[in-house]
Amino acid sequence: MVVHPELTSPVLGPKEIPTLLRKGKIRIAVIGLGRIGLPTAAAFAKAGATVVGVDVKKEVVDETNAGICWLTDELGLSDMVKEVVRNGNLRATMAAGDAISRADFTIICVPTPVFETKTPDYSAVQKASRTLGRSLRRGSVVIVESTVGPGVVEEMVGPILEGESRLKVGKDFGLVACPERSDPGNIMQNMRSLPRIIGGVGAGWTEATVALYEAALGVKAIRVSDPKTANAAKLTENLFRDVNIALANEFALLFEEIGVDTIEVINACASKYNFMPHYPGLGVGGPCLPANSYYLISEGIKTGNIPYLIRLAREINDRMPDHTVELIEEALNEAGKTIKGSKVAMLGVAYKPNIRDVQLTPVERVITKLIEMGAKVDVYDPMYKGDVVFGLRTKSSIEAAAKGTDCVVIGTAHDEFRHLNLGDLSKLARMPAAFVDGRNVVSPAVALKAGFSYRGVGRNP
Ligand code: SAJ
Repeated sequence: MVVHPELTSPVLGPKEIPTLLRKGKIRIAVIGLGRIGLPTAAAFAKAGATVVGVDVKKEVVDETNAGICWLTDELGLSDMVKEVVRNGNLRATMAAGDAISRADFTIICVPTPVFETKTPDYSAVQKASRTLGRSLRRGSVVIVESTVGPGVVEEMVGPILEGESRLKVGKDFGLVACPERSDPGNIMQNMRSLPRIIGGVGAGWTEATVALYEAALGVKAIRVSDPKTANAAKLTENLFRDVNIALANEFALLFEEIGVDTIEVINACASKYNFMPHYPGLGVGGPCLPANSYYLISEGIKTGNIPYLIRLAREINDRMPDHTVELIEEALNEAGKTIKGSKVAMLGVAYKPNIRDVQLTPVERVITKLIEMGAKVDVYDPMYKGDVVFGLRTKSSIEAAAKGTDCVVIGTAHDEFRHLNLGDLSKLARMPAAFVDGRNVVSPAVALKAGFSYRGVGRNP
């Protein structure tokens, strides 16, 4: 039996990584070519690495190899994918084995949603770890960018890799967490500007990963004690946001009752150095915030330390779509109408501005409830023109959606809606009509001046 001497770091030393990268001598495999994986693969290929992207979707693999970027709403990404596929630095495959067995670094970028039961679904991470373990090369480093609960890398990924590879974490290969932090819609900019939090099992493996990210992406690395700490930091920054949005939503529910404009309040408070403004709205969507809390809540349940505030914040944010439907009912009543029998024009379905993504979008709940209550809903979203979304064929323009409508609702704060001409809209709508702003992109005064009965989340003029 061959007994390999223990390794404390990858075959590639941290010092030589920048040079090897420039010389195209670093091989990287990226598992998952989604909204994080594809930009990550492209950025490392752009920096000179030889990158193989692995994905289970044939169309994503074929499009990527044709230099076509399936992600159309990430600035700069399409050109970069075209360039690195053309120069041969990036190729995609469904066959993971070969890519992984040659890689110096393998990066896991697969999704981590939650089940209906609000418990973490790490099945994609487990599957990727099994695939990886079967072809893992001694002396290489496994990097987990997927968002997972603290301890999942050490206690789930590590044992799977060891079981499949018969190699030892920290002795034969490196295991490092470097959670993605990029803001969907600004991913290429963030990837090249935001420091990366890196925590690994064993200093040598961690240092090599630090050297790789600093050299390839030109960002600073923040070293933390271990993968558990890096993952705790990732969740902390996302849950900090979710809880602060919930606080803004709670203020909104209260201030509506006492006739105070929550947006005016938050903008005034933002003049103080230690106030970070978060804004109320019709809800919190996306693959991250509505899910991430449950990674910590499930850890809390295991340890008997329930994170009440985090859980309550989820409940408050999850209530906002129904509250928005209440505002629509109020505004329609003020216009002498009810939801039942009314036409409603929903402007925006994406979970946040200027991206083509409806994952866990709160707008879906609003649309479903309106239809259940007997309304006819017309949808317009600049990122989904003419598509079928939630069973509805979207309109080709704002005007087409607003024609003959009884209520205009802002579902997403796309830039296009910041220049709405409410005078023109009132000529298209079946006045008296309502205007409900779920994202506070229009000033109440303008909506009222145009003759609409107006409601906004946190604004009740
Ligand atoms: N939202 C509000 N009020 C606010 C801010 C946002 O209601 O003041 C809503 C948005 O409309 C959206 C949801 O919250 O529906 C999430 O918005 P987001 O801007 O947080 O977007 P995500 O989920 O795409 O990105 C977050 C970011 N996390 C942080 O900013 C801490 C991003 O940097 C992460 O990389 C991403 O999660 C992730 O992948 O974890």
